[in-house]
Order: sequence, then structure tokens, then C-alpha cells
Amino acid sequence: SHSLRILAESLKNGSIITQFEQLYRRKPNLTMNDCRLSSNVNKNRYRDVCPYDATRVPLQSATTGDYINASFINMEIPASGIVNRYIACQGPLAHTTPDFWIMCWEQLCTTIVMLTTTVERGRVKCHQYWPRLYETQDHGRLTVTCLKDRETPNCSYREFTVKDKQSKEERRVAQMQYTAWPDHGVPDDPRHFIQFVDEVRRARSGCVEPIVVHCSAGIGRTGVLILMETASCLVEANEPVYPLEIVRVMRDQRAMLIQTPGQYTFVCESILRAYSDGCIKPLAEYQSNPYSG
Ligand code: PTR
Ligand code: PTR
Repeated sequence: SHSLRILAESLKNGSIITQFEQLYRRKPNLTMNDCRLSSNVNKNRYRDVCPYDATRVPLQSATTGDYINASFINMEIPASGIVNRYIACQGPLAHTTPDFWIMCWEQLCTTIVMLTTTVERGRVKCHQYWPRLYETQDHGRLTVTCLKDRETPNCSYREFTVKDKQSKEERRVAQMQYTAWPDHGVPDDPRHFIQFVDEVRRARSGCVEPIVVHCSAGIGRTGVLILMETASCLVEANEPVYPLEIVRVMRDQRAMLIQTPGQYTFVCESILRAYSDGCIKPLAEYQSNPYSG
């Protein structure tokens, strides 16, 4: 397609990086006040990574206030009438873990995509917010039990039941963790990443609720995944793909998504590669389920 030829050209001549570096990291005139309230500052993992007030996910029934470092991101695929909904958030801290589960519960999320490991190069990147296989954890009003835990060289797939102690209602939540991706870097192998994004798409298919996506700060790797899924959907719908425009729309909903020119280049290359390898196919062609086996 025409837009992909432009993309290939700007990758070749290097203009893609200049364009990316010129894009605003944060949309002017959108406030970020709630994240800086004294009752909320210690709920942020990083002092310089905050949600906009307008798109943050307000908690409705947490006992600790309504703030969590998380943003709604809606990505529209106009021709197919699809809106892919996300909640992009930071990796939970120990003391924000109950808030994280409350958020998943209130927003009816059934899929959590995790793009970091809990510890990288000796530094904690994310609290281990889920229980071990067959164990149960108490998180305020909710209890979380791990029913399945399957590891592959690049990923872990887990399934939980989350139960509301008050109403006794129980729901299933699946977690897909990509484990081969250091922060500020790119995945070890683009083919594995393309495959992982396919699995995310299958997990969400037929589901209107947002999927939760997080890494450590919830901006770099989280942004890469959202851009890649959006581009895949556009290619399938035969619509033009202008990655910089997509990043702008993303950053209007959560600042700083996609951290480095290297990450941006990586997604652009992955888009072209997935397209030329014929990896991007209509959803109907997908058959296997990542949770089986
Ligand atoms: N890295 C500094 C920090 O973490 O506080 C820089 C910073 C400061 C970033 C303020 C953003 C800030 O937001 P605002 O533009 O609303 O002051
Ligand atoms: N102030 C931190 C830093 O620059 O290292 C914030 C930060 C941390 C930003 C991790 C991005 C990070 O990557 P990711 O969003 O992929 O977890």
C-alpha cells in the first residue's frame, strides 16, 4: 500500500527518527494535577510519569481514594468500526496492588498484558502482584487465585480467578507476560513479538472491555504494543498506516508513550515485516488458542 511504501522509504533514509523526535511527548494544555496531590504522589512508581487528569482511570470503590497511575486509551480503526480499548498503567507497587485489582474489577477487564519482568538488572521494575500457582492472595475486597501458569522461552501465560468477598461474584482474568524485553530497549526477536501481538489480538477478540497493558512505567513498552496492534488492525482493514499519527493520538491520551527512537524504529520495521511476511491476517484465520497446550 502507499502508506507502507512511504514508511519503508523513511526508514531507509532515516527521516523516521527525526520525525519521531519532533513529536510532542506530552499534549500541550492537558493538566496532570491529580497525580501530584500529596495523597497521591506515593502511588506513582516514577515521579516523572503521570496520567492526564482527563483520561486517568478513576477508582470507584477503593478505600484509599480514587487515584491510580493508569490511563484509558482508545484506538479507533475507522473502516472496520472497531475501537480497541486499553488501560495503560504502571507496574503495580506493593501498596497499589489492591487498587490495581479493584481497577481491573471495576472496568471489567479480563486480560492483562505485562511487558516487563519483576526485576531487571537487579532493580525492581514491578511488584509481583499475583499469587503463585494454586495460591490465593487477599487484596482488600478481592481475592485472587492462580489456576494456571505456563512458561515458554519468551512468555508466561497465567489464569486467575478474582472473587469479590462481598458479593461472592467470581471472574476469570488471563495474564500474558512477555519476558524478553528490557526497558528502554526492544524485544530480542521481532518475530516473537509479532506473534505475541497476534496472541493479544486473539485474547481480546469479541471483547469490548479494555485490556490492561503495563510495563514498569507504563509508557515505553506499553506504547510499542499499542502502536503495533493498532497498525496491524489498520493493515488488515486496508487503511493507510501513518505510525507518527498513531503515536500522536496515543500521546493525547497518555503522555510519553514509546520512549526511544529505537523502540519506534523497531515497531515500524515490525509493521513492514509482518505485512510482507503475511503475518497480519484477518482474525477469522486465527485458530489456536494461546492458553491451550
Ligand atoms: N523529572 C522531573 C520530575 O520527575 O518531577 C521533571 C518533571 C517535572 C516532569 C514536572 C514533568 C513535570 O510536570 P509539569 O510540567 O506539570 O510540571
Ligand atoms: N524516570 C524513569 C526512567 O527514565 O528511567 C521512568 C521510566 C522507567 C520510563 C521505565 C520508562 C520506562 O520504561 P517502560 O515504560 O517501558 O517501563
